[in-house]
Amino acid sequence: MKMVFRWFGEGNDTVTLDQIRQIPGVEGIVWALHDVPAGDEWPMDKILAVKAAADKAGLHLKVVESVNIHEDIKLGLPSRDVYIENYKKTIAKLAQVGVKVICYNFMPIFDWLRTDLFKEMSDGSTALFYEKAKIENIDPFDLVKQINENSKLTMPGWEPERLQYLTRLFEAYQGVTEEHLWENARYFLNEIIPVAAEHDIKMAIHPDDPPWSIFGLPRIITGQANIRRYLALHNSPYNCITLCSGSLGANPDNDIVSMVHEFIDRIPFTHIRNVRVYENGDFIETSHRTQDGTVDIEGIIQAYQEEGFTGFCRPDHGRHLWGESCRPGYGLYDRALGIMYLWGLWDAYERSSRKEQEAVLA
Ligand code: DNO
Ligand code: MN
Repeated sequence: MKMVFRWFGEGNDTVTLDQIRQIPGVEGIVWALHDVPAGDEWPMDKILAVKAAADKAGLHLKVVESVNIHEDIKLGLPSRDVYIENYKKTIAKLAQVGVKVICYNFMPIFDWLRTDLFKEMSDGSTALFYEKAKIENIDPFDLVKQINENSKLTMPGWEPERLQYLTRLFEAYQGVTEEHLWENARYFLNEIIPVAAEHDIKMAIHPDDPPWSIFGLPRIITGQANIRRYLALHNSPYNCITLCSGSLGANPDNDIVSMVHEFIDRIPFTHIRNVRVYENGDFIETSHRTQDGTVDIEGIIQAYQEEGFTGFCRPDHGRHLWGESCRPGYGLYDRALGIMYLWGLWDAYERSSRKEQEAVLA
């Protein structure tokens, strides 16, 4: 397992590369050009600027998250071909700086969705929270406005300029069903995967977060059967998944340990974090520790260890601790603590399996 850490770029993140390099076992950053609109080709000079900064800190940039997909691709509009061509050019450029994995998602209009970015916890920390009843009753416009007012930095997927397009986007998705989304994903994969293979870059889709339909919009990357279907849409070792335990774990029916075992050959990148799901369907993002939430983080690490996982791993969101003022979910402290928990489990499982092997040989 190779540990990496998400970094939003110079001037766009409260965490610095000098801090990241001091977290034990972190070898690279998970990055993107967050100021390039979805659908545009990424400019080489900006890519090289990130490379220079990462090189200086001794961190690699093999994992990109995300090269976002233009809505016209998800909608299957004729204009998609222009954006797909741009995507291919971006893949070729990223290969030049050593990128090996591109994470992306196929969620209509919204990326991850929460109702509170700084929900107060009993210990004084704050965390990302999803209140089911609120989502079911709120106007999406009001939610986007609230999110932007509460967030200190603009978050990917929630850019204020998107607000003006929201009405048009909702209209465009009228009548777009899950089956349309599957068809449009297949078209995208058939175009992109051969190019990714040529450049030895794995395309790793991120699950939908939360893994169910919101505001009547279709969502398809929601559980084990659907991931199986997605990987079979274009059957190639380059058509992969970013297995995110927190996103999938918001639905307690999802058995993530079983997914690790089934999809291991198609998981070049994993996000590991915990959530606590309540009986009414609300969920809160907790510390990474198994006992603090409802996701079996111990079992997940054990499964990766048993499978000899050699891909990239990052802690996902964290709580906001010790008065840290940061991008929601992306502070330094809780993610660094999360990494040490993941390493602790990994090292312990590895040691015990080594001892078992030695005992067999003795
Ligand atoms: C949620 C996060 C997401 C993710 C994007 C990937 O679990 O990891 O924000 O970064 O959806 O495209
Ligand atoms: Mn994730």
